[in-house]
Amino acid sequence: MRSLALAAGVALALAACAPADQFPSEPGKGIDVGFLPSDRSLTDHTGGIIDLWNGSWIAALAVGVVVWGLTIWCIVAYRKRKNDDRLPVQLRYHVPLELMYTVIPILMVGVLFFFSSRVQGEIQDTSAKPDLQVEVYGKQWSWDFNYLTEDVYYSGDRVALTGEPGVEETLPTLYLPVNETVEFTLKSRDVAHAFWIPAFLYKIDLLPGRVNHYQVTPQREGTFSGKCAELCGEFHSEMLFNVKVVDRATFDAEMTTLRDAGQTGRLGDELNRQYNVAGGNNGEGSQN
Ligand SMILES: [Cu+2]
Repeated sequence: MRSLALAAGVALALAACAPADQFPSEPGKGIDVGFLPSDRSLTDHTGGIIDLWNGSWIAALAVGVVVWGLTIWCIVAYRKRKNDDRLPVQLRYHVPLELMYTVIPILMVGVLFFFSSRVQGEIQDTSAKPDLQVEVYGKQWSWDFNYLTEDVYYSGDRVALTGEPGVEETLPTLYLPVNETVEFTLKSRDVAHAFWIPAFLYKIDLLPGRVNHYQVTPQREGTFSGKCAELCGEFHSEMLFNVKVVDRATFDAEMTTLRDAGQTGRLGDELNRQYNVAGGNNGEGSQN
């Protein structure tokens, strides 16, 4: 009873970790979407990711049932009986058996790999022309957003999480127009970070010396949480941002605000940490 009460308490406490707007879900659709904290149509990719998730756990459960069944069957059928002190038959170098438990796991990994790589390929397919190009720089411990198509930029500062109410509204904010395809170009100014909007069900690394891309079309307005998902130093836990998916007019107004503040152009590689070392490049590889 005590451990049950403890488990219930932990579940309750963890449930409080996810504010409703961070993990939006369609009311009453929790089971339909496979317990994932999002809905199928939040972006053009969430449906495919939810299907991959559902397929994976159903397959894992099926494998689990077979393995548990065989385990229990062995325990029961080959248990030690009274007055029987003989050793059981000792089996080794049973080639068909060894082949079976080599080939079947390889097949299972192959199937998981096939479906994962198909979904990932769709997400990282950047062959379509995006409506908006946003270049994202991760930096210890905040974010720069260059709205390339709009020729304006936003530069974030780390926000200390003091626990005071309202502090999350002062986080760096990325604006995206609803129903328009955005292509993210993802870079790092210093160490490895990862760009993660949990509600979009996808994260991707920002690595020094490498450029990553991905396209997504947000299909519902709202405010979502974003965070760095790669331990990147002392204040990694405060490397947060907000994502506001808004209508075109609100987006344009926000771009005008940035433009009026003089934030035109982009903040490029010249702000990367290596360029601040005397002589420019410190010889540990180029970030271009
Ligand atoms: Cu980071």
